[in-house]
Amino acid sequence: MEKIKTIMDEVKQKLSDVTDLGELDKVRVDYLGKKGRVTALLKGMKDLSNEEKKTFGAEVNKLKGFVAQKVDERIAELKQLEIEREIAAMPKFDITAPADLSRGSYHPITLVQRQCEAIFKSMGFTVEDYPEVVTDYECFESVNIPKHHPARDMQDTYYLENGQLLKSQTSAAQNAILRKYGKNLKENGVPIKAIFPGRCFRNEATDASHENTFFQMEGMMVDKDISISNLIFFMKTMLSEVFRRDVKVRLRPGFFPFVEPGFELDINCLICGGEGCSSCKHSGWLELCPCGMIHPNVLREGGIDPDEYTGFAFGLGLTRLAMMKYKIKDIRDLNSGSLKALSQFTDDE
Ligand code: FA5
Repeated sequence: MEKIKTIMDEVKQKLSDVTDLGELDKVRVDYLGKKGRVTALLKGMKDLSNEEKKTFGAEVNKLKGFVAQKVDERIAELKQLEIEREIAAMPKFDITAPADLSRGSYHPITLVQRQCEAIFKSMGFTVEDYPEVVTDYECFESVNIPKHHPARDMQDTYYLENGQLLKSQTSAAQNAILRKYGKNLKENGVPIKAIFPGRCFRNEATDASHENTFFQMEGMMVDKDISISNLIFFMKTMLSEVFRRDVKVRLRPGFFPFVEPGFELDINCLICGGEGCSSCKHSGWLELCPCGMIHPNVLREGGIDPDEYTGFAFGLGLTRLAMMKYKIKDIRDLNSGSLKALSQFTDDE
């Protein structure tokens, strides 16, 4: 019984002394492993009388539970500390900081784009590249926006003299991707899982949150029985990884001709934690990503039978995501080419 008491005290002390998960695992093995000290106590019981076994056994089992619980608690604490350390080390955007022009740096959008790509790749998505000059069919008609459809008014598009256009949305790649991977889906049952980041252009009157040139990152998943739950899962996982914390999301109805039903996905405001502040217009929520279940017409146009397959699509505003992550208040700083502003983003990777 004395040994039990000593082990409890020792474990408490050792766990509070460890500072990383590797050391902590050593402590766990020292006590709970096959040759660990708690396991040894259990093995030593064979020499006791039946009566002693009963009382002592119960105490050792309590000890085992105690050590396991303390180890789990410390793991959670150390993980939290690690996240806090990473957050503290993240670059903070300061337009007034003196520029360090001695070294190059990645653009904040590149950093966020790469991070999103890595997260989706780890979940089995391919990353696709697509041209910036596309046809009317790619950008609109193939995604259920026929000529003269009023939905075209939502995107003031730059048309070229040869009839092509600067893509106004990454959805312009949807049809090509359905066609590229559709054969493998139908013949081998391999789901289509792709993301396609890209630069988009719209004839916008610019302000703090609108640019005429900005980035979106589109994603699509098509298979049998894909539902809105799959969409929510992937979006929530991606956003929680990007922001390094559990992000709450909600869906509101939204209209886009290429999805049915269509949604606007909002995230819980990270500035105020959902209490309401000026950044979220006191609602506690920020609009981040339109999405929905791919419209049957879009699947059919891509050569996929909508009676057999379903899918989701989303069109994340990558530029807005970068602004939120780095707390950049004015979108125009991102395209300004100002090295003073941009050279601060060097340490994220
Ligand atoms: C679209 O472009 C749809 N193609 C998105 C989509 C894809 C919906 C798949 C459903 C399924 P929207 O016009 O809302 O939707 O743009 C998507 C995101 O791009 C916006 O939420 C915003 O974050 C970003 N965005 C749009 N216009 C601008 C702009 N002028 N400046 C910066 N970001 C913009």
